[in-house]
Amino acid sequence: MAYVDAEITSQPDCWLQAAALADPSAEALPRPGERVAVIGCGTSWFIGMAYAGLRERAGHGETDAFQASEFPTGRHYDRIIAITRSGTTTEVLDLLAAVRGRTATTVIVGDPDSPAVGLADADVRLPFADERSVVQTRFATSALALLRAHLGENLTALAADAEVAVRAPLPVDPGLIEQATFLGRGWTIGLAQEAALKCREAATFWSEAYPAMDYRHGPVAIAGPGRMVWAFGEIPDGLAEEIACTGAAFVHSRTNGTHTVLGDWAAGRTPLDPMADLILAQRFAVALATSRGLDPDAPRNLTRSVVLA
Ligand code: F1P
Repeated sequence: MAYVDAEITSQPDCWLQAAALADPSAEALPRPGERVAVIGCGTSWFIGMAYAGLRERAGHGETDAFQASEFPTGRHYDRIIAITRSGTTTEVLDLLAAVRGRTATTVIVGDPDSPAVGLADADVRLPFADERSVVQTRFATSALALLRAHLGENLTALAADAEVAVRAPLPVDPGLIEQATFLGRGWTIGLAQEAALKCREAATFWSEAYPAMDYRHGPVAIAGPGRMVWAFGEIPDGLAEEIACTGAAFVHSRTNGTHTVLGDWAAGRTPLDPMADLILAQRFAVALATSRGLDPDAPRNLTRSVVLA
């Protein structure tokens, strides 16, 4: 079994462990009303996007997410939250060093002995969620679990959904699909981006991600037989029917008034929380890699973190 399989399966437990840190870490995490920027690279950036959407929706204050390399240094933020599993990613370290003494910073980190810890004003350590795999799964979702718990969400139901997602049959046979597009709205746009990145990283597979409303403005041209569209959370009225007309497989774990989709596997179940749905997408990406004869633990051209000279 690939390391990544074991890491994916451990997510329900990791999420509960992360949630238990929300209270003790309250001083390090954003307070209601603060203007916050979340920064990271790759997966960590997409998790920042998801948190930003959730925090604003919860009424806790303006929250933006940036790739660490593109942080707009001219803007004022009360706090910067850096998300980094390795704590060694160059762009993240550079930004933490650049804002030191000017803006309060907190790093959410997998490796507590990494340089990011020394550069940030505060830290929340998730060593139990660190991973052997290059391709991130459980660290990223555990960081989001921590942040959701800090927003006041009860993670018990979410962890139960995760237990379903680590075991449920995959909604689509990866061997039958030549392309995947992931869609989201609001906070789930970050999850859609992350799902598409998993397919590229683990399986070198053609995958894209869009806000669901914007998908009709061009990208829908890609949909067709042998291709898949997978939506996280709520979707716009009529979109499922439009995708059905293209002949693409449509995956959606929500009931949306007129239609219930995701095949038979979820029939009769309450829809999964989109973060649990992401687990299914992670598993889909790993299954894609295996079906293409690739080792998901040895992804092409990737390293655990990007450390620039
Ligand atoms: C960020 C990251 C990973 C990606 C790749 C390179 O790492 O972009 O998301 O999978 O391995 O690094 P980190 O800053 O969270 O350690």
